[in-house]
Amino acid sequence: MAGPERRDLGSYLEEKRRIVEAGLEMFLSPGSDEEKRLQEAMRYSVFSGGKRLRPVLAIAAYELAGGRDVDGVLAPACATEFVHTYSLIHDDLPAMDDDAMRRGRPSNHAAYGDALAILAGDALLTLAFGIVAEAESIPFDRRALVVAELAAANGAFGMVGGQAADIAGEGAVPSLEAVEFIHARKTAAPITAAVRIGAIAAGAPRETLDAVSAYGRSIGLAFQITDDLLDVDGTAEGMGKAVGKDLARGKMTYPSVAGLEGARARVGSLIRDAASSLEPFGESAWPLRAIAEFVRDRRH
Ligand code: GRG
Repeated sequence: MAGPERRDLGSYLEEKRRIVEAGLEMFLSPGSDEEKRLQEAMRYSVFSGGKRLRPVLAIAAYELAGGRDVDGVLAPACATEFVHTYSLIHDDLPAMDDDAMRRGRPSNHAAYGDALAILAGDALLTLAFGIVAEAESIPFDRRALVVAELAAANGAFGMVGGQAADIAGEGAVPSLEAVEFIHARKTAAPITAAVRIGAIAAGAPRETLDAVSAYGRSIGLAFQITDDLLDVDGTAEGMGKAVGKDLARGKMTYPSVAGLEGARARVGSLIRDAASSLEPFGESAWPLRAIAEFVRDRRH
């Protein structure tokens, strides 16, 4: 199967991130003077140095599924980043994780106040659905499927449900089952949705969707376990936010049930699973394979 030519991941990521940055800029067009402060709060968090993992995953899955013109995936890809940004803004609020710092600078509510931070998150979430619905370069049926995917992965049975379970589980005796329930919803569901959305935008057949879904579930869980590990062995400087918070809050984390070595071993096996899911695509899946290794080795 033909696919993007193999090169180093750094230059691949740089190229895709440039496309994503331009898309985010285009979709966040300035509003009127009355909305200036809200727009400013939205832009503050969208353009604050995120890795753009989810939109790059969407583009990589789109290309794997035969998508060529980036306009056919740009709105869905940017939608995943707008939803992600909203989740981070709300997660940092005093009523949630209560984080004063994000990506090395004051979190949204610390800069704009709680009310505007809530509204900036709300506006980014609704913007995500709007830009997909209006993406004229994507056939109607695919747009509807992408919207449904975004809604399912991020709602009560996805990210929001995972966040609710995470909060409810604080201080409870952790179990592997409970940790995997939370991680699968809070983190793996939106990451799985990112690759599914890319494949859907390309009109991928069922087998491709199944393969990228399995890949997404594996790297999504691995991503959250590395997040748990970095909260233990990462630095505040490297992470751009406080570390050691999970233990302090009695959070259910993978290291708390499997130990540090157990958690690291699980990440390794999940990344191998992710690579196996892509076997049918051979060399053309190299970007997704390389991104999985990036997730395994990440330090922030
Ligand atoms: C508030 C509805 C709601 C949900 C919150 C995403 C989330 C659920 C909470 C954020 C905190 C957290 C530890 C999430 C899990 C891992 C994660 C999503 C980390 C941040 O993602 P990165 O590393 O962030 O992709 P950047 O900064 O690169 O965009």
